[in-house]
Amino acid sequence: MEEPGTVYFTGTAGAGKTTFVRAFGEWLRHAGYDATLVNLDPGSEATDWEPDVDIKEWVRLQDLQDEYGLGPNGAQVAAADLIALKIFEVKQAIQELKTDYVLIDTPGQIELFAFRESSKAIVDALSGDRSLIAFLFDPALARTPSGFVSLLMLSATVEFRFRLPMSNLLSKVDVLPPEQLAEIAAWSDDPSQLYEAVTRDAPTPDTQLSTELFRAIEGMGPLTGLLQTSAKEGTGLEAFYHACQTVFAGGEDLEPSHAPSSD
Ligand SMILES: Nc1nc2c(ncn2[C@@H]2O[C@H](COP(=O)(O)OP(=O)(O)OP(=O)(O)O)[C@@H](O)[C@H]2O)c(=O)[nH]1
Ligand SMILES: [Mg+2]
Repeated sequence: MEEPGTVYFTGTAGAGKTTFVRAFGEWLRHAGYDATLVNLDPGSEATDWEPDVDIKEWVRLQDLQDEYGLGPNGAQVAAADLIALKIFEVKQAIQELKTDYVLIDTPGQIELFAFRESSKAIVDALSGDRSLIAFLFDPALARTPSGFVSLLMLSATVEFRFRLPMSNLLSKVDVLPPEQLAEIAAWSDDPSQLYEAVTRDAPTPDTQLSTELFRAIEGMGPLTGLLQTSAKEGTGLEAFYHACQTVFAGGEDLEPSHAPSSD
C-alpha cells in the first residue's frame, strides 16, 4: 500500500486547527478517502468528538499538572518530552488503521510545539515522504499588514524548524468582508502590494520593524498561494485537497521552498 499522506495542522492559539481537521476529515471521507484523525494536543478538552488516535491515551496535561504540580505551560513542555518517548506506539496505532490520509491536530501553543526539540523528534517519527505542514492564518491577525507579516514570519519559522513542505491557509474566511479578503489575497499574491500596505500603515513605532521583517521574508522566496478557507462553511477544502495532492505527487518541490539549492 502507498504511504499515507500526512498533514500537520499548526497555527497560533485559536486559529481554527481542530475545527479544520474535523471539517477536512469529513470532506475527505465524503469524497471517498479514508482519513485517520489524530489529536496530538495533550491538553485538548474537546468532548464533542473522538479522534481516531488520541495522544491523551498516553499523555494527559491535567495528570502532569496534578502529579508534578506544574502550570499549564510547564506541563506542555513535560508532555512534549513524554510524547516523544511514546511516539512509536502512537505511530503504530496510526499505521494499524491503514488509511489514505492522516490528519494531525497539534497543540494550541505553537511556540511549545514549534520550538521544542521533542516536537522535531515527534514529527520526524510520524512523517514519511508524503508529508505537509498546514499553517493556519487567523483572520483576526491576518487582516492587518503587520499581523500578516508576523504570521508569514511564524510560518517561515515553522518551515525552518521542521523542513517539510508548507501550505499556508487563511482560516475562518466567513468572518471577513469580501473587501478585506480581496486585500489579503492581493498581499499574498503580490509582494509589492504587501510592502506598500506595510509602509502605508500609520507611522507607529512598529512600522520600521514590519518593513524590515517584510524584506527578510521577500528575500526568502515568493509568498505564493494563501488558500482562503472556512471550516464552518466548507470553503476551500477541495482546493486544499488539491494543494496536498500536488505536494504528495511531487508536483511541487518536496524540499522546503526556502532551502538554498544545492547546485
Ligand atoms: N466563523 C468561524 N469560526 C471558526 C471557524 N473555524 C473555527 N472557528 C472558531 O474559532 C474558535 C477556535 O477554533 P479551534 O478549532 O478550537 O481552534 P484551534 O486552533 O484548534 O484552537 P487551540 O487548539 O485552542 O489553539 C472556535 O470558537 C471555533 O468555533 C470557521 O471556519 N469560521
Ligand atoms: Mg485545537
